Amino acid sequence: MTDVLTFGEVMGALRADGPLRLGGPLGLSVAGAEATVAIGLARLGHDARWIGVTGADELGELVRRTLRAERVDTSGVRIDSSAPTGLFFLENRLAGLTRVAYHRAGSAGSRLTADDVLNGFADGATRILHVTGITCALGPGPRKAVVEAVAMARAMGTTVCLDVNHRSALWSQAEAAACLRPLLPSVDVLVASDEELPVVADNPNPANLLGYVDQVVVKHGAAGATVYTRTEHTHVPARVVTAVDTTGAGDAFVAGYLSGLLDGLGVADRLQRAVTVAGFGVATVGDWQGLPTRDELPLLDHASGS
Ligand code: CKP
Ligand code: MG
Repeated sequence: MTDVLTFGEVMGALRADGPLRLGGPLGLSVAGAEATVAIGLARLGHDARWIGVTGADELGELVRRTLRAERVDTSGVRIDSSAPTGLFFLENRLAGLTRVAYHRAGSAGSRLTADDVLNGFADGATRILHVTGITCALGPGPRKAVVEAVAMARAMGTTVCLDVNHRSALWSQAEAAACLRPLLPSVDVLVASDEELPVVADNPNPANLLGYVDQVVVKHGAAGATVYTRTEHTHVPARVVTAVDTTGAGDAFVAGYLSGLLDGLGVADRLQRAVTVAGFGVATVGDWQGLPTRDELPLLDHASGS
């Protein structure tokens, strides 16, 4: 049994401490929104599977090696020797503010197909499917993979989580809306930031989306998050931490939320776990490197004195 199946693109991540245009040393790691969710879940003890395509290059080796080392199931990962693994740069411009530049057009990751993902489903039961708007924005193949995976999950009774994860560098809001809105009737858990809500709804009131989905999870950044269900609206504040790097915080949040869902926690408790895992993400450098194991979850209580 796989707890969470997810798929998308993982790229090499080159991080500069200051403005990129000044040159200087770069630190190499890997990152990709869906894989960060998988790593976050694996650290919390869940069985997470990530499917994607990497190049037959050293960066691809790094991607697969990193995910394996984090105990993420990579058995469905495909290697495409005709395209490179994607790459992106991160530059810390101001404390807590990171700018990102992609070099991912034509990457191996963007060659993901529906078959890559559906074969993963065929391997056994899956409790939750997690998809994001980023994968849809990579091109027609990945978009079809999302549409077909969501349909298959629906048919199999697998819970579907969609994180809007809008990337204006990859596609317009209108393109994202045209792709994501038709998926909503097949989505159980919808995750969006306040800024991303207009992608999926004309009316800014998230409760209106409950006609389609069971849970609308709205992230308010430093102001916390709110979950809307048909019976309750639950808000929790963000954890008080010194923000070092907010990139990946949304994915850390999703890992915590889905972990709570898998553990059968009530809305308030799973939201609390979501903001706690996000707090670790924000307080440490890197998208996934600082995410907590289950034993480490209480550490933030001591750190923030709450
Ligand atoms: O929404 P988040 O800040 O949690 O997502 C960050 C990730 O996958 C980052 O790792 C980058 O690789 C990406 O989103 C992306 O494709 O933008
Ligand atoms: Mg996000």
